[in-house]
Amino acid sequence: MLDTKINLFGIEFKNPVMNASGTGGYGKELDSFYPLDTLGGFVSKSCTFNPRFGNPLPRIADASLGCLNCIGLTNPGVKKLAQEEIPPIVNKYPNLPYLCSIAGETKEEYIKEIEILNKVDGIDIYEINISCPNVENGGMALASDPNLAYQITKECKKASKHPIFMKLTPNGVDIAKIAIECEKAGADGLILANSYQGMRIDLRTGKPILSRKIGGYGGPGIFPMALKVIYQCAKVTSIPIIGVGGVSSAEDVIEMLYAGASLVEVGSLNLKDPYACKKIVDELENVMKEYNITSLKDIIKGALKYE
Ligand code: RRO
Repeated sequence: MLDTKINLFGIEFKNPVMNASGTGGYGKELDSFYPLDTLGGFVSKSCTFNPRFGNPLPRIADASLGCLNCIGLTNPGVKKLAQEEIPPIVNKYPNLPYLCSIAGETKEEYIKEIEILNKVDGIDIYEINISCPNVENGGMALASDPNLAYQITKECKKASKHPIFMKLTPNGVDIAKIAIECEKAGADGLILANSYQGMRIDLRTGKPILSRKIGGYGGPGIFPMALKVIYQCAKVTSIPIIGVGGVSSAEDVIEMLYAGASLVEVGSLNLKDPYACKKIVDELENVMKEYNITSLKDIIKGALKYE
């Protein structure tokens, strides 16, 4: 019998595969392709207190081994999520862990969102996204300053009735230092990491393709970098890590667990193929057999013993 289950804080994930925030809407969107509880857990698109339209088009640019985005935190606002988006999906799948992602410009905004979401049944974990690369205010600036990251983590933890996982940026920071601050401030876990800043230029015009010129790069091209960040932070913290960045196969999921992740998210590939997570879940047991792995929880942080 192969064991794909992972348990965190008493929450059971039947496998470690989830979608990354922003690649599955609020649940019903991905559920229109395959039963959502095929996944180990579901992660919603980050929401803010007020609705946001996001950045002008174009918001997506192709890149070798992935794509760039500058969506700009498009979302209908936390009240609509709480009233209309989350209840139907958590009622349909009461045993599927629901990770609700929130973002904002100030710590007060995060707190106001948490206070509203605390009243919604069925949420299991908050993803506190302090690393969006595509907004003027807040966003990844919050995860670039160890002090700010500490303060936001501390306040969110105080306000939250669920475990909080801080989503950090890999851009221009000593991420291990930020991870340590988050753990010190009471974070229950880390999500490592957000997209890598990059750009593309249209050779016919010489103009940057994205409306915001610079965007976040995700996809298989960042997989080795994501692995390194997870490994580095797993060495210096002892809270669980959800790994994200360029995962495109069941082999990648297993590699990320060895590097230090307890759960793994698939991001950019969902934008190209909405069945990406399902295909990975379907392959997982075959790959476990191929590498003689009987229990996934036993390989988490496996690579760290070679220190
Ligand atoms: O919406 C976005 O532009 C976005 C977000 Br919130 C994020 O966290 N990461 C990303 O690559 N894009």
